[in-house]
Amino acid sequence: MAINLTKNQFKEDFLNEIHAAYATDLDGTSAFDQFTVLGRLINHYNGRNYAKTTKKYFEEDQKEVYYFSIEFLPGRMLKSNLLNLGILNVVREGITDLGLDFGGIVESEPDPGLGNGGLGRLAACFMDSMASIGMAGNGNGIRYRYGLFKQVFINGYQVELEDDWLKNGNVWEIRRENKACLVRFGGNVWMRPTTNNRLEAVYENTEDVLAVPYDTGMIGYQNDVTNTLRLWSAEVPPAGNEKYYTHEQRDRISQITQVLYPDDSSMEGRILRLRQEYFFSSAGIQSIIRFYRKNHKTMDELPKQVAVHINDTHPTLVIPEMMRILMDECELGWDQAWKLTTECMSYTNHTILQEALEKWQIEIFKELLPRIYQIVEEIDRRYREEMLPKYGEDIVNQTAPLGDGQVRMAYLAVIGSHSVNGVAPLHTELLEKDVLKELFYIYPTRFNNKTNGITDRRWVQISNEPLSNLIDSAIGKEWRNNPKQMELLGQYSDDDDFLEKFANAKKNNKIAFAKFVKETMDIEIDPEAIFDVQIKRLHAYKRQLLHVLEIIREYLQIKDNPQAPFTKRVHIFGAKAAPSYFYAKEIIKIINALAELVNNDPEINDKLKVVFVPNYGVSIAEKIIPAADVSEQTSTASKEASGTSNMKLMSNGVLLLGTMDGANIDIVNAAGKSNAYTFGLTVAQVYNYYENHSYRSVDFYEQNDELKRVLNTLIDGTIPGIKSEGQDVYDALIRYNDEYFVLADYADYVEKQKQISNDFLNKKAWNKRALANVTASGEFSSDYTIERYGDDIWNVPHTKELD
Ligand code: CR1
Repeated sequence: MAINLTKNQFKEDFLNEIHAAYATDLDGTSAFDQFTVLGRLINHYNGRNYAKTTKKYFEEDQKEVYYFSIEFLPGRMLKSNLLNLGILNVVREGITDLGLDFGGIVESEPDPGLGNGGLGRLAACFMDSMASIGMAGNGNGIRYRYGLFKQVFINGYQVELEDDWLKNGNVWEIRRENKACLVRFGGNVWMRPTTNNRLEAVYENTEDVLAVPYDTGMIGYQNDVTNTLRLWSAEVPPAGNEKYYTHEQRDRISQITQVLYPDDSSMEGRILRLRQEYFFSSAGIQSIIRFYRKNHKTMDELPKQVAVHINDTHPTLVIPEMMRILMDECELGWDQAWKLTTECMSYTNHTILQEALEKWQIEIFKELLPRIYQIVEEIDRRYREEMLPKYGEDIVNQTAPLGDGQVRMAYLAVIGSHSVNGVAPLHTELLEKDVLKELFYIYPTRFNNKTNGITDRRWVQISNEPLSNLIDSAIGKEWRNNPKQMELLGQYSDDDDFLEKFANAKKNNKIAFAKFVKETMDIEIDPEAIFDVQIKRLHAYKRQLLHVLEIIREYLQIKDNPQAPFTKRVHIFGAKAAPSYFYAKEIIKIINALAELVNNDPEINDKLKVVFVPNYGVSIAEKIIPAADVSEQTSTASKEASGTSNMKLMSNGVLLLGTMDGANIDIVNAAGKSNAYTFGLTVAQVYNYYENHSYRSVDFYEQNDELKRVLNTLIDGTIPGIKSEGQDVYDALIRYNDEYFVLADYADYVEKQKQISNDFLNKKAWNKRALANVTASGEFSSDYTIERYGDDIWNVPHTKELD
């Protein structure tokens, strides 16, 4: 139900709250103050519902999901909370009546950068969906004092500034110090026999850290449900007798939740990362068990009440941590503890890239987490004992939790869970056939697919109001509850009048984005041009390089023949590179150098523009996506587990230009092949190259004069300002044989880009195809994804009926 609130009531409440919070009249407040006051009001309006939801779950003894993730990227919450409470319009009108700037207030909210990319954003979409379909679902993660770095470009280079997102406080969070718990690191542990014939763990010289939870309400879509995202902060435990903490010790402790590890692939800060992982895994499991015990005398019902989800390997230590608590604190024996634990646990794998499959050196692990290590050793011992006779030494050595002097987190996660899923059909297939094939052989029934999804509430309803209003007027509002209803738009696919309005909505979004680009970057872009968008982390496998080569090709084409017709293009990028990922940063520099060249060459005459929007994140995505025409999804086939920007762009009527990889495949199938552009090697061809070692990038270079010319611009001074960067990329592609097959896919990719330039000129046909994408996008709503997790993995019900 939407909250019952009139505009006048709201205005009165708002002015009262301004006084209460700031002891001044409206004119003495900043946009941020006004935002804070709106936040406080929302908390007032929703507080009772929030309390009611929590109480209901408890009293009805509902099974609850706990989604453990080291990243959450919720984005700004003001508008989404207003939307979900059903008071967005009332509040916006009230604020405008008061002479305030609603847009400015929205923009003053810091965007919590508590994640790197798709994995963290997926977790946030899932939180929104769990609340919105009425599923008892909690998030469990880390309250990083600083978010992912703020990206600025200086002289075209990425520079990382700190993201001090909490400096003005956070109106959405509730600190619950009374729910804090202790997490132990280091020291020694030994097992002491007790009088009742058990072994008891005795800890000495441990470093104890206080984990304090901060809860944020996750408000469901107009259904009176508010779930909890619980983020843990590391603090120094209260000083007591004989407890004294030096500065150094205090620093070490607060460091644990100081900053998000700004990387999802490299080797840095490893020990700190492990501390972070155990910290939030342990605190979360402790609080789950404490809560469970309020209502239950024995532990037997645990899997009936609790589903713990391991989002990628980072929270895998929930497995040994639950074992520890069940055995050491609840006094269960191994077998029973193991049964309960595995029945509670499920795991999602998000990547097949080897470097992202976490492994910890045993020496480090053991020293930091001695009791947890003992338990992992025992899991390993029992696994080997059970599997050796059935599967033989090779397979067992390859798959055991301990091997090569390391703790292998993905294997531990599979062995300790009842379900393992990939995030798109192709990805799941590759897990089964390749990355985890031995474990699939041992546990075939554990593996399943759950294709990712996105929440249309944020990615259409909030960020694309022109389109949303148009959809309402055509098919009514039910699609807002049930995104598959967007199918009904199919009836308009030949309706000229509707297509015109549809095109207008896009045009307005492009104008708004052009204004933003002008204001923030001082670049003039033409809303009539093709907005060709690539927004995602910068990584070699995602192949932003293909897009770079296309821009160079277009540049040369215009230079060769300035008078020839050319379909105007704006190439739009958003991407952060991991600070230690040198190659990715070189590509950023090259894109910026190209932008400098192309945007300022009078001969190019505005036919071509390159816009690299700095500090890409949720809020920037909300501006770019509604304005896009082309969605670049160019990963090497097999490498992108799913992708989710592809889905967001699809719902906004953007045509995909992509490889047959990840969820691109499913998007193309849903939208229809003729409504997308696909290119490049198939997975089979890629694997074939691997198996036969037959790829020679230099052959592609030698056999394609255009490609040769394009690549040479990287090193011949055509692009001013790049020296080592151009050379390094050139070398990677030619001398070092192009690890991601950029050159193999170049010709086909360029061919499709040329088609796009042609097809775009036929406005009506283009709009029709764009609409076909919106029409078919409903199935990629995370509401359905979450429903499938609930039904197949967690066995947790939800209240809302979905199509
Ligand atoms: C994958 O690369 C996927 C998201 C969410 C990423 C991307 O294809 O859409 O996960 N994986 O499932 C990742 O971040 C560390 O791994």
